[in-house]
Amino acid sequence: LARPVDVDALVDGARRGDARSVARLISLIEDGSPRVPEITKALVTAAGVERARVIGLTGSPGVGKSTTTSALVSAFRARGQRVGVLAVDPTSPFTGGALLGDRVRMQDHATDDGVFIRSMATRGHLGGLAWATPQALRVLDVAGCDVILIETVGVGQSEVEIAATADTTVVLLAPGMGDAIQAAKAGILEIGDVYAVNKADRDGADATARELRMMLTHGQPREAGQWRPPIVKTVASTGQGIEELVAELDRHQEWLTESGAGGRRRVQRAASEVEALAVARFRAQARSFRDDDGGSRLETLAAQVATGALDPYSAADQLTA
Ligand SMILES: Nc1nc2c(ncn2[C@@H]2O[C@H](COP(=O)(O)OP(=O)(O)O)[C@@H](O)[C@H]2O)c(=O)[nH]1
Ligand SMILES: [Mg+2]
Repeated sequence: LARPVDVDALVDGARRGDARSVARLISLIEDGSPRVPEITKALVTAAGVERARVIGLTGSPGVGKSTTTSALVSAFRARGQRVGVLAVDPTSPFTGGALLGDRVRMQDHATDDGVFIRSMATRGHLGGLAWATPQALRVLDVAGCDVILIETVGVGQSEVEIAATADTTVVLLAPGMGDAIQAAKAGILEIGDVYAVNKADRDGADATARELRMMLTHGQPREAGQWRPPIVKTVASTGQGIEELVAELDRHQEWLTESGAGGRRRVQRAASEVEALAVARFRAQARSFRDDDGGSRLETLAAQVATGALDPYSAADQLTA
């Protein structure tokens, strides 16, 4: 039997920074609870304007996203900032205590009450991240996070979604394996605000950075005032280059503010969120229409389209009439 949910108490708890309330709210969101609209309303009322700075990290499995995330948590904590971490992995969600790649350091963070770490499974639904992530971000925002880091594996849809969700997107690459070319093919060279060539302790980091620089300058004609994505070489496992990475993240944050691009990104983010919710609602509605005999209107029309008795445009007209 499901525990009764007291939304106001949970949101109050989150506002006080209570880790269990934060975890429970994110679980409800992740599970697609029917209370999600109510939770979202309460969160927006509690938080007002989104305040936390959202940084997305994406790249192939094993490239060092979790290790980099952990190093960034340390860097932001050293400034006294509250940090939230959302690890979104559609293939292998983290469980329990073993959260991120660099276990020892992440466990240090796990006992730090200025850090909220949470993994989210997208339950294999395409677009799962799209609707759950904004709500999870709101929970962390209400909990007083200054910075939220989202780690997601680059496996198709998710990295594009993360770019739509984050203020700053970091794309990670590693030397060798023609990773820059792979990245170009995967389309992730269009989404990075900052590039990190991680594992720079290995051979080929300079070559990968050069290759990447060429692809970035070839692909995009740049105008004055536009952001030119920098490339930083890092060794996340030792912390080398992390200071520079943080400096570039800060520079991007300043650019977002000064150019007005940050505000536009947030409006765009809100627009896609509203659109996704409206489309989902309409799809459910379209499937719920009934014939006079109680049968599915959509199925009746579909049967006619399938036999050629009706064309699909007319069927859509009839369905929406
Ligand atoms: N040599 C080297 N290994 C690293 C570096 N960064 C991470 N690793 C290791 O690479 C492996 C994968 O790292 P992880 O952060 O889990 O990658 P993720 O799958 O992208 O999250 C781990 O064993 C890390 O310790 C680095 O800069 N240099
Ligand atoms: Mg990882």
